[in-house]
Parts: sequence; C-alpha cells; structure tokens
Amino acid sequence: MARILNIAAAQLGAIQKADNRDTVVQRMIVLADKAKAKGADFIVYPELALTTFFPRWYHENRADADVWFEHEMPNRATSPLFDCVKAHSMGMTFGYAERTLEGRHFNTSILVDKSGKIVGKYRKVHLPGHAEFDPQRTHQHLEKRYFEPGDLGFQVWRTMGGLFGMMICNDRRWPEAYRVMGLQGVEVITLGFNTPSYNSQKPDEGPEQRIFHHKLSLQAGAYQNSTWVVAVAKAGVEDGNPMFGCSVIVDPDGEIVAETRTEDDEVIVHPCDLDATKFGKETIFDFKRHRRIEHYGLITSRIGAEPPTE
Ligand code: ING
Repeated sequence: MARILNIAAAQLGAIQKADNRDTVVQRMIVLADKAKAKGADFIVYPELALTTFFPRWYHENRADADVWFEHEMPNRATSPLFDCVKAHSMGMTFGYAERTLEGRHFNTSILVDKSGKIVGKYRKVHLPGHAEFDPQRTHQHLEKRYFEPGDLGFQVWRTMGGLFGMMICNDRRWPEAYRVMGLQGVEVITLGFNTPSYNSQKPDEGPEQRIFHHKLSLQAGAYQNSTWVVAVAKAGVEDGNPMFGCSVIVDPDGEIVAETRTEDDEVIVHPCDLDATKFGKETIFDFKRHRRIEHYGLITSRIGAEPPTE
C-alpha cells in the first residue's frame, strides 16, 4: 500500500532589508507555480519567509521591530499566495513573525490545507541567540529579544491524507521536539530555517561544519521517529550576511532523498510515500513495545545539566 504525497521544498534566496512583502510574495507564487508544474500536492516555505532575517538587526526600542511582524493572517500582502496555492489545489506551510491582538510576538508557522484553510499553527519553542546586543559576536542573533518562546507545544494534525507536524529552525537540533510529535504518530514534519553560514561566536565554524550539523540533526530526527522531514532554507547573502541553503527532504529511514543545489529561489519535489513510515514505527521504533519511560524522568524534570558532585 502506498500513500504518495508529492511534497515541494520551496527554498527562498536572500531577502534584503529593503525588499517589500509584495515582491517576496510574488517570488513565492513563482515557486508555487513551478512546484505545481512538477506535480506537487504540498509546498513548504522557509521560516520568516516574508521578510529578511531581521533578528540580526538590533532595535533599542523593541516596538520598532513591529514593522517585521504580521498582525493578521492571511492579510493584504499574503492573500495572493493563499489564492494561488488554493487554485493549484496544494497545501502549504510557511513561517512569519506573528504579532497577536494582545501584542505578543512569536516566530510562527502555519499549516494550510488544499482548500486554503489554516488547519494548524506552531510557534517556535527553541529560540536561539540572545536578547541584548552582544558586541562579542560577529553578527547578532536576537530571537530572544523579539520573540516569546512558543506556547502551543508540538502538535500533530490530520490533513492532506496524513499526520503533519511543524517545527522551526533551531527546533531541529532538539530531539525532544521530534519525539513529542513521534509520540503522536507524525508522518511528515515540516520546518523552515534561516541559518547563518558562520558561527557568530566561533568564526572558524563555517558552512561545511554547519551543514554537517544541520543534516545530522534532521536525519537523526527522521530516522529515530520514522517520519519524513522537509527542511527548507531562506538562503543567500542578506545585506552582507550569508546563510546556507541545503534544503532537504529526508525519508523515514533518515536518508536524504532530495537536496537543493543553489542558495537562490529553488524548488525540489519528491514523491513521499507516507506508508513508508509504517515499518519503522512497527519494528525498531515501536515506541509502545520498546520505550522505558520510568527511566526518562530527568528529560522533563531537569532543565540544565547537573553532573554528580563526587
Ligand atoms: N538559526 C540557527 C539555527 O538553529 C543556530 C541558529 C545556528 C543556532 C547554529 C545554533 C547553531 O539553525 C535559527 N533561526 O534558529
């Protein structure tokens, strides 16, 4: 039995600080058209897909950063994208900076079904970087300044004929994120990312090692939870700041089955058999048969590492 879903990873190249949302949405529509032409049923866009990666910029007054946030979704700028993807009868996810009616700020991703309905929302839980300007760093990474940690947890939604979950960027480095969704039977995890090519605190850590860690995290998460993982970059050089591409589609065995070749707007599509997740879930990662939760208590009772005193 095969339950094939043709999934597109729609990588975006650089978005400059001066670029407006309408221009970006037009680029996303071109990618949707290309994905449809390649037979896609579902399209995954990057984290913070509508703007430049603004957490690299320090605003002394946090309210000044509100220009990067969306106050409703869909909205004037994004409605053409919703219309286009619905017309193609495709589902989609994309990330954006969310400002709620109460004035709260999240790094958010939404799950939209092929009727254009928003069926799921995720708010980034693992915020990397720092909250105050750090002169020691080669570049700033102020996600802890501009966003609250997500308050929606890691949910799984039944849509597009399968079980979908979402995470965002840094989440891919935390096995807990995959496992919470794995414990809900997830079959496809989508995530967008904006990852600087160099470590701001260790300049000799460049793209080669960063891409190694990126792939390692994704492949382990996919394999250990027998799920597809679709990771999509915003890449390229944004106002002088390089971010790597390497958008990938990883199968439930942890194999990379598709990968972008550029740091520009680029679409890759792969026929993902959702039933290919079954073997792992029924054998080596049959959680019910193999897990021993009586030994895992520290994972949720202890935040930081505490080595034994003697
Ligand atoms: N970006 C980076 C990421 O997790 C980072 C930040 C890179 C943290 C490398 C640690 C190591 O890919 C976002 N936006 O989370």
